[in-house]
Amino acid sequence: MSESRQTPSRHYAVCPHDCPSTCALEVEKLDDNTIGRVHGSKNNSYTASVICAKVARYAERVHHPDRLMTPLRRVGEKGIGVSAFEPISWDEALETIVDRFTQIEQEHGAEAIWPYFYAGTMGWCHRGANHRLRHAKRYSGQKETICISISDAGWKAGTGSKRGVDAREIAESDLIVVWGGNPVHTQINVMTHIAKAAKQGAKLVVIDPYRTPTAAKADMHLMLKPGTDGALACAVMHQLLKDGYEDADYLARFTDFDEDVRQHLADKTPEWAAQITGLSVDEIIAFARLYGEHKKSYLRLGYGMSRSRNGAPNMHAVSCLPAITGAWQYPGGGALYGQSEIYKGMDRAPLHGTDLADSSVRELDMSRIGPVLTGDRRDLGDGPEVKALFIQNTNPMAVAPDLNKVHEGFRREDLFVVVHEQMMTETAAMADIVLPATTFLEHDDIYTASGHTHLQVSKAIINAQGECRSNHDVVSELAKRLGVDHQLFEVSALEIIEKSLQDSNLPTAEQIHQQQGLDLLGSFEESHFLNGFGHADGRFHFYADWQALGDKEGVLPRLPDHAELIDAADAEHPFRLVTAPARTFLNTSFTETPGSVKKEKQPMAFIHPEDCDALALEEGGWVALGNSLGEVRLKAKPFAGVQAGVVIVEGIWPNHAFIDGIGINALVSAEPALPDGGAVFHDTKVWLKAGRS
Ligand SMILES: Nc1nc2c(c(=O)[nH]1)N[C@H]1C(S)=C(S)[C@@H](COP(=O)(O)OP(=O)(O)OC[C@H]3O[C@@H](n4cnc5c(=O)[nH]c(N)nc54)[C@H](O)[C@@H]3O)O[C@H]1N2
Ligand SMILES: Nc1nc2c(c(=O)[nH]1)N[C@H]1C(S)=C(S)[C@@H](COP(=O)(O)OP(=O)(O)OC[C@H]3O[C@@H](n4cnc5c(=O)[nH]c(N)nc54)[C@H](O)[C@@H]3O)O[C@H]1N2
Ligand code: SF4
Ligand SMILES: [Mo]
Repeated sequence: MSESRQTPSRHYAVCPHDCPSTCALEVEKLDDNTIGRVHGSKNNSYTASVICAKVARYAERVHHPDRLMTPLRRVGEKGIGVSAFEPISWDEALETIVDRFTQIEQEHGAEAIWPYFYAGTMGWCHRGANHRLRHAKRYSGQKETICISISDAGWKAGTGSKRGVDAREIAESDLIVVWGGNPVHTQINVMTHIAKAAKQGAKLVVIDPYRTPTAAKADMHLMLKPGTDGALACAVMHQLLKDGYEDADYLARFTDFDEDVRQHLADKTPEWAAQITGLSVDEIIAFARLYGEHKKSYLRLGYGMSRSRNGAPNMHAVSCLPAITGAWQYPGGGALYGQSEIYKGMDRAPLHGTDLADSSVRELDMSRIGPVLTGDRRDLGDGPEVKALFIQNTNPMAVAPDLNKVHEGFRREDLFVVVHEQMMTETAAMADIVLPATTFLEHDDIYTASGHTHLQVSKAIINAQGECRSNHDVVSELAKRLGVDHQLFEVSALEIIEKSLQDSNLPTAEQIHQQQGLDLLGSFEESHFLNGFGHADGRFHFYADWQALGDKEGVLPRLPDHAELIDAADAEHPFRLVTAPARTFLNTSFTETPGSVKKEKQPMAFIHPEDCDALALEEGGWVALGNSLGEVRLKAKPFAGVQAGVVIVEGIWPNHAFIDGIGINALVSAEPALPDGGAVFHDTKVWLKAGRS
């Protein structure tokens, strides 16, 4: 029955985590229930055998002693570290949910039930399970704003289409600019391709408020203040135009650049930007010249610069650079933010249950789960309060903004919460019913990628652990018991995937799996926008139409600029906080694995040594960070790789890792960013005090 433990077989799979790399994996299978090491596949030219350490150690997660194995019912009071649970059968768990959902629907209407999910798995079938259920039942919908809505708007304002130059072309670039991303932590494969270019003499520039491990590898690191990228980009454009580095022919043929744009940039001098960014005039000019001199320049744009109230205009301003120099025309030149439109030929209707959708059903903003659960009428309108949550693939008790409000909402006694999870997260701890979920090693799914262009199908390698069930299986069973009669809930995950592929005229799931992915990369002309940009006029837009993207009141600047919308430091809150990703966590996933916890140790605030002196803070001493939304306490770490007045906290640690039991997002506002919502994780003013232990 079981295979030999001596010679593990290797099986292709796809990393399901919310990471632009979507790596092709080779998983060692020890027996039908057990995996060994996980490796990067050499057959995928983007993965190129490399994966991150946390997934290489995936056995720690899938076989974690605390992995959820049976359905559970909470007994007694709820709270992190307070809730107690008893095992129940699947039948009992599902019947309890059906009874409560039916009762809530009868008393308050279907919209009082809110299926809440995100990208804990990026697989379209198990990620979309919530969509299928909510459409079928007309439960409240979810506006997906927590990660990409600000950056998408910023990128699309200029290019009109979310795709860009293939990352494998980086090998041909002579200058790579990693702007607002930290790939050493967040998508290691970018570094593989940069290393190839570096061997040919390419230079690396990193633009980030702190000296990340990526910045530490750079030839030039511009350590700007958070939320000031628009100013830097404008000054770079100013200097490029002043020094004659623009490609006038390209600008005329491919963009809407005109004399007014030139005039507008004329006073965006390096001196002006130096004031705003905290960089020196020399640094700004040196970067502009480097960029101007290298036409095969590749911008790898991260999300970091977008997680601010002015994030969309910042992203747009930065995306204007290759249009000025015409870098788009050259191999290894141009920019990449994300590749999702490469996959537009894939019909996702079966995966989303679109046929069942009713557009009159309300959508609630997921980033505002705190205000929503505490009854904010700006969110609820005249609809019902949320009385039940059905949660898959996300951990809002830690990851969502305005965390004190989120906790207050989850504590409501009249809120019925179901959490389908792999681990006893802090969100699961607040549930009435907890359901155990399979991992990607135990179910089948289909994956697109943001950092590359392969469509991949992954299949189960080991048996479902304990009584774990997949998202699709749980949602299908629930839908049937709730009286829904639809084909989508009668078939397997693989059958839904096949239907989607068939409707898209793509090869079968089996074929795609067999060949370990289908590369959908378009032609050079296509990926470099030489056939035209995504707007109706085919041009790159220096003039951003923010109104069309949702900025109804026209607050955002039409032309690239520094928009003064950020939560600027003031006398009472002299510091700006950036809550950046930790290397061996992925959001809160892996905060439970021993290998990751050992590496990350504990939450720490990186503070400039001068600020530490002024506040009498010592290495390892406690520091309190606070603002009108809350207060958190953690260890201080004097750190010279950041401007004075800026504080960096890496990782979304569990609340219980902080002394007061509330995590870093207690300080982050849930105010939606323009033009169409989004969470502003790196845009927070705070005060600092030496704290007690
Ligand atoms: N190890 C690890 N990998 C991850 C994740 C993780 O938590 N850990 N998260 C995953 C997810 S969900 C996502 S969306 C991606 C995110 O991947 P990235 O795009 O790399 O991450 P960001 O959170 O956007 O932050 C990246 C960098 O932006 C910087 N930054 C913050 N504010 C500004 C600013 O105003 N301007 C500039 N120029 N830079 C700024 C931060 O200091 C940080 O170093 O990574 C994914 N991969
Ligand atoms: N302070 C701060 N906060 C942030 C960010 C930041 O940079 N700073 N980044 C934000 C960003 S970009 C994002 S995308 C969000 C992400 O936040 P989340 O989407 O909440 O990501 P995770 O914390 O990784 O939680 C995903 C959960 O899904 C579960 N899961 C995985 N696969 C499956 C499955 O197949 N079925 C089920 N039922 N569950 C599964 C995992 O066990 C895990 O607990 O966090 C945001 N929060
Ligand atoms: S780098 Fe990203 S996609 Fe690759 S294995 Fe690690 S988490 Fe998964
Ligand atoms: Mo994200």
